[in-house]
Amino acid sequence: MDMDQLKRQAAARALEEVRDGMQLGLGTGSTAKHFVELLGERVAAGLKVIGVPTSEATRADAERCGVPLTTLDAIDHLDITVDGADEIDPELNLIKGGGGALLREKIVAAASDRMIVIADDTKWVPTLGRFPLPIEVIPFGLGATSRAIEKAFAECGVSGQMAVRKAKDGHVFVTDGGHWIVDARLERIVDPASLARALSAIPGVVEHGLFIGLASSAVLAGGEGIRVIE
Ligand code: ABF
Repeated sequence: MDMDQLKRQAAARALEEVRDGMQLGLGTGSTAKHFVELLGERVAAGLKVIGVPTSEATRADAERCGVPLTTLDAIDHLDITVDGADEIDPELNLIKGGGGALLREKIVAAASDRMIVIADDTKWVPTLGRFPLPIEVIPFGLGATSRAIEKAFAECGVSGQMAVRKAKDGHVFVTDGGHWIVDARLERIVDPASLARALSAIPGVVEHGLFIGLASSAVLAGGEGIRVIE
């Protein structure tokens, strides 16, 4: 089975948790896109749900698939958010943001009663850090912010190269919120919770891709079948 089929299987398993009347957070990325497409099929068959997209790309997908949308201003909570991840550790801590949507993804996940992470099982790691950690920053004062980030790394026992993310056209990648992303190659994040706190305390950091204590379960699809971790 190819990777795309595995992602769709994980999405289909998460869809089993969705009930009529639910308010859903809709994730971003190729795995979450499968979820939106499958959800659209259920909506066409009569399921009543409403979704909050985590990116402009997901908004476009949801509209194309006929999933009704709302905002976090119009409703007071979400029942479930279903989203992908770049890495998942055994505590269900995550690295997210490879797709550049981490800020909205974290706002939506934090507003949800439950967050279900869907992924192929290559995303499962014993320790976070092999995937470069995305850090969303304000362009103003980036030199000072980068020095503060390096200090936070040193205090948390990690180090590595940082680079401002570029888009495919070679220009700086700009997020849906109008910010930039710095990707940090750290290899092994020994204490993700401390690093998350240290990064959040830096004024020029808008958000970072460490999702600590937000995921309630992970649905991992692999050659051996589906594994649900809670
Ligand atoms: C989003 O999409 C991100 O937080 C993560 O970076 C990425 C995962 O994408 P994919 O499902 O395509 O691997 O969930």
